[in-house]
Amino acid sequence: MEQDPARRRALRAMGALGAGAALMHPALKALAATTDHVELPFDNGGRELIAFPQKRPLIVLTSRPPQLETPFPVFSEGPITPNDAFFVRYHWSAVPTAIDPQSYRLRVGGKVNAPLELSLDELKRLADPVEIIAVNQCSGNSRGHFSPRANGGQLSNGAMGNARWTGVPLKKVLERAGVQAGSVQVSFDGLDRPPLEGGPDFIKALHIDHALDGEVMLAWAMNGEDLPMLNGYPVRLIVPGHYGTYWVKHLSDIRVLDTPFDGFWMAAAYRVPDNACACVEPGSAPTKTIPISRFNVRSFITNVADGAKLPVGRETVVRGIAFDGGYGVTGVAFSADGGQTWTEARLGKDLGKYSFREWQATFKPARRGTYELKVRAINRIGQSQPTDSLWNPPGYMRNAVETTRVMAA
Ligand SMILES: Nc1nc2c(c(=O)[nH]1)N[C@H]1C(S)=C(S)[C@@H](COP(=O)(O)O)O[C@H]1N2
Ligand SMILES: [Mo]
Repeated sequence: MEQDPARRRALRAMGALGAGAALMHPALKALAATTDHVELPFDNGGRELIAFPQKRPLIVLTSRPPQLETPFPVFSEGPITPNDAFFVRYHWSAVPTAIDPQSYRLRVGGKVNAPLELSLDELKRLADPVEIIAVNQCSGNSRGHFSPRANGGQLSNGAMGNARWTGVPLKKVLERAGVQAGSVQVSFDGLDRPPLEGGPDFIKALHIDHALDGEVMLAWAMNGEDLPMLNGYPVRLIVPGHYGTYWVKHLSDIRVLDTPFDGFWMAAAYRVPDNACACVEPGSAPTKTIPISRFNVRSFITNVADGAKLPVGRETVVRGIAFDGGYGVTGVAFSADGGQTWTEARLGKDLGKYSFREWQATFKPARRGTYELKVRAINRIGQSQPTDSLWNPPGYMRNAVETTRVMAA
């Protein structure tokens, strides 16, 4: 693996810059494009950055299947994650690379009165389009920061993104087909397939009430453009406030079911301990598990990187993002002394309860030396973030208060 300290420093420096405007400087843009290696802050954290189709260089976890992380400095550019920087996650290598929008069909079947086979144009005309700004986050986002190590792809904090999605409510589509009495779940399958040697097709399911809540959506556009191929072109499921595993891409088959779906990706994978913290004693196994569901509360500093140098005696504006599972972030607290004292950060514009919420706080180091910056969000129903990470075997749902160490000089 390439070890280039200068490039590594360059990427760090980008994260350490104070002002968003500075990040847009053309020279820095060029620098980002040529930076092809990053060192994530945990064991075996060396990663290449590679530009996949329709994407800028992203941090590669695996290339077959594509599993790409957003470089963290992107989150300081604004509350919306650009399409070409949005993370990518697949389970099987056989991912679609070209889909003909003319011959594409979405089938709706199972326990419905009138099965549908919709073209893309028919889907777009089925109801008035709706828009929602919502975070998509992988269950395993930040997994690499767990100690002891959790099983699975060692991701840093870039397996999340916030976008404006355009589509039609799933409810309208299901109403058109006519859901039969006694239905309990709806399953969702996409065009990617398991390997020929065998393996469970990636299929997910939602409770019927959830599927009909009017918020779950079939989206064809992301930030005003067609979905990038790697993010689910031509249509994907949007499940606001819920982990990315439910956001099925290249959606091809929707089935209404009168018995709970028991496929691998619901019955065996993406499950968390069945208790309030979704956690167990580190290193132990849970006795009972349930399917993962809503995001817990998280917050991040985005414009100051770990190891950054800040001017002593001068004010630095510290900025970041916060989000939760859809109750809405109501407060963000900032600490510059390792969590001993906290001040209330100023919240940015409210883009909706499922969106990243920007915040900012000021930090004026009075003396030279190191400081531990921390940030902690709280939501409308009083949920917040734990000081120490809550552990589970697959390393899901990490939301501990993170620490950014800086040097004032
Ligand atoms: N068809 C299909 N959809 C899928 C997946 C997949 O493997 N195949 N992975 C899911 C998981 S686990 C996540 S986290 C999100 C990631 O969405 P993104 O790749 O658009 O960022 O897609 C979900 N939808
Ligand atoms: Mo995921």
